[in-house]
Amino acid sequence: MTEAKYIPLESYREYPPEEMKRRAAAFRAEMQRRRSVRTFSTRPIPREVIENCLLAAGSAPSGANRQPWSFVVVSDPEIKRQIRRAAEKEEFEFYHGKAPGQWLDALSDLDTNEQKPFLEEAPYLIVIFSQTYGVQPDGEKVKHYYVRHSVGIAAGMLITAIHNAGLAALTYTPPKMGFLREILTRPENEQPFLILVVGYPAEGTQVPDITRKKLHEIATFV
Ligand code: IYR
Repeated sequence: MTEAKYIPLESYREYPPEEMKRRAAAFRAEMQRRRSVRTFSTRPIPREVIENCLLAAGSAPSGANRQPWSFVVVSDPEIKRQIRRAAEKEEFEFYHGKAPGQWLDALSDLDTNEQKPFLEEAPYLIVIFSQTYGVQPDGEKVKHYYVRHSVGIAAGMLITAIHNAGLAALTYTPPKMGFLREILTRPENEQPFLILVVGYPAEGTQVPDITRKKLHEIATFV
């Protein structure tokens, strides 16, 4: 192991308490505006925006700083078509037999079905893969730690970055995701984690009338 090297923390910024309160409240309000959408416009998005959002996500903390994630950004219409076709096949099985009734009941307010047109309509699909282990340039395997935690945190930061940029996203997980590795020809150490569908909401987009839990329902101060 190499010797740990420390450098001064120069990037940290402290705010006076009043400013801290204002910033925390403003960010809360900003985040509470975020909604998942299922209908997207085909309007293009500058690639640079996606690149910056990915770099924001890539700044996430991770086990032993192994950064065990890969983001595959799909804009090619033919690849999007293949992903849609494979996803709809899995979804058909889910909605027509595989899904337990209790699960379908839980989804009833969302009005979802096996049709996933957004997989072709949105300008970008960001397919997030988790790396169960790493591979060095010389081919040697490297252990990864807390992979699901790390990739989950990076995904959350990506969703936040996309919202901050003024775009909409949908966290989409097909019932089985193995086809993503094949279509995108990913290596053996990568497992599909999530598809993030990114774009502008389609005109007239509607969202389910749902509420978020109150603070006392999600947090306990002891
Ligand atoms: N993957 C299916 C079903 C689905 C599951 C959950 I959990 C949701 O929050 C929403 C949908 C679909 O996308 O239709």
